[in-house]
Formats: sequence, structure tokens, C-alpha cells
Amino acid sequence: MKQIDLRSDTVTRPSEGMRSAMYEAKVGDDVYKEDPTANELEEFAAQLLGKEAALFVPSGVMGNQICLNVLTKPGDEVICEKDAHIFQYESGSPAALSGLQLSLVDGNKKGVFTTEQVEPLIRPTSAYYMARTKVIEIENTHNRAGGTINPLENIKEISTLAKKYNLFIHLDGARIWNAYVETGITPAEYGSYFDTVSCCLSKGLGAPVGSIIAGTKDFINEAFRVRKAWGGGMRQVGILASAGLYALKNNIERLKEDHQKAKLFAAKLAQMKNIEIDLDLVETNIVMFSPLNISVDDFLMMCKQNGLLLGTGKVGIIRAVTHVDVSFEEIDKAVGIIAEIVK
Ligand code: TLP
Repeated sequence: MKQIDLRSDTVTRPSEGMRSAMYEAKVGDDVYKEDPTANELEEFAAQLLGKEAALFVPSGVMGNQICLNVLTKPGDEVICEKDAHIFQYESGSPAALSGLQLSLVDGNKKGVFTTEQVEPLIRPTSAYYMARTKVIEIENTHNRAGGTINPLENIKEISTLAKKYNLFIHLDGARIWNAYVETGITPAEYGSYFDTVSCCLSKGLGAPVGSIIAGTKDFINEAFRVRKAWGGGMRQVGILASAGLYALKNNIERLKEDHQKAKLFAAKLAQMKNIEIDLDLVETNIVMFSPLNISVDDFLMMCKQNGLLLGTGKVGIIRAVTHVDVSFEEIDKAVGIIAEIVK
């Protein structure tokens, strides 16, 4: 039985077109900056994100962590939302790799925080006995909140606040492409409010591996050094970069379809009496919900036994993520499986 895998959009497999781009890719030694395909990907991505330069990195976690490392010194502080990926899901690496502490903001149900909430958290520069606030981080779309989009007006205000206090502002834009197709706000426009941006090629865009970080040329020169120091210098990486390039050129617009699938799936779940779901949170390709008459563990196990793989979000909450490798028909099947379990 083919399983319907809604655990994440990271489970997507490279398409035939992508695989043939990988097969054809021209390669060189990227540690010498001689891989033509990696260079092309980095130039293309920098343009798309409206930045001077970009760097291909092995993963989203490494992308975020290199950015934070370059922007800070040990003992500095980074302000982020309490459910931010860098806090919840990056294995404590801000502390382990860069000696950072995180200051958490209690965002609203969509993971959005305001300038009124952040300003009091910024530490006075005169207070030598306190950590130095260095970076504000925003995640867009916000994974743990349910793929929600941070309103551009709010991003602008936080960016202005960061400038006022001489702070850097970093975007975890793992799914910035999803925000773009939903709002029409280009990645470059989003990018213009941030010093550094990290975004993923291996989620809804369907590349097998890799993320991009982008910023000024000076920033990327430093990031190149840190990537090497952390063992992320890759050699004939054009094989992978070609998949990323293919993804950026071919797979962004189709993300809209993933959003339609998520909305359809969520609307059907909302009709089930034993499912709790907030449809207001379903803005892109992530659906969070809770079964009311069965434990999360039992629910996940029964789904799996019936050919449906799901994951978890916040405690007690199930996460389903739609993507290119799950069809509308399979979404209907998934609805049927859940209906049987919770009836
Ligand atoms: N998110 C994964 C899991 O880690 C939860 C997923 O399945 O959604 N930023 C954001 C906002 C992310 O959602 C992720 C991955 C990352 C960074 C890290 O990317 P990778 O997994 O490539 O290191």
C-alpha cells in the first residue's frame, strides 16, 4: 500500500525534470568557488531575494545558524518568537555553536509579535552587566504556528525598530516561497526588510537537499568561512545545486496548489465533530488540528496502520503538511481515514 505522507513537505522527492538537470549539471570544486552550477544558483538566488550575494548550504538549520553566528559574538542575545524554529527545533545550536542566548517573545496565535512587545526586550547598551541584544529574528511562514504569514506592515515596523536600535534582523524564510505565492509579495520585497535571509530548497520546492542564505557581499564572505569551519564546504556540489536551481525556476508558482490542498483538507476536518481545528490558521500548506476522542499517540498509530503518515506540532496537536507528492485524490483518502478513526 502506498502511504500518504503528510508528515512534512521535506519528504518530497526530485521530479524527473529535476533529476535530469542533476544528471546534466556542470561541476567543479566549490571549496575553490569553481563549481559553475553552485555559482549560478547563488547568483540567481541572490537576485531573487534582492541581496548582493548568496551561499548554498546543506540545510535550513545550518543556514539559520551560520547567519546568527556571523551577526553575533558569544554572550549576545537574539530575540525571537517562543515557537520559532531556531528555539524549538535546532537542537540548542544558538547556544552550542555560537554562545548565544535567546529572548523569547510571546507572539499571537499566528506566531506574530509586534514592536510594542519587542521594544521592552531590547537591552540598554549602557548595561554592561546584561547580554547584548544583537539580532531580531522572524520566521515567515511560521512553521509551529501552522504555516502562518507575518503581515508585511508588521515586518516593516519591526525592521524599522531594529534599525533604530542598531540591531540586525534575520529572516528564517524556510517557506518564504509559500508566503510569496499566497500574498504576491516577492521574496525580494520581504528580503528588503532583513539583513540576512535563510530559505529552503528542500521543502515544498522539491529539491533533495539544501538551503540558501543571502545578505551583503561582506556577510556572505564571512558565512563562506563559517560554513567551511562547520564542515559544510562541499566539493562537486553542482549535482545538488542544479536541483535547487531547477526548483527556483520551476517549482515556486505551483506551491499555490499545495495551499489549495491544505485548505480543502482543513475544511473537511472542520466538519468532523471530534476534530478541533482553527481554520483561520490555515494560510499556506500546513494544517494543525487535534482529535478530541483519542490520544495523539493512538491517533497517529491508527493513521499509520491505515496508510496515512502525520506528524505533530505543539503539544497535543497533529500537523499535516501538503506538498507536490500528494494528490487531491490522496487528500480525500486522508480525510476518509481520519473520519473513520474519530467517528
Ligand atoms: N522544519 C522541519 C522540522 O524541523 C520541523 C519541518 O518538517 O517542517 N526553519 C523552518 C521554519 C523550518 O520549518 C525548518 C525545517 C528549518 C528551518 C530547518 O530546515 P532543515 O530541516 O533543512 O535543516
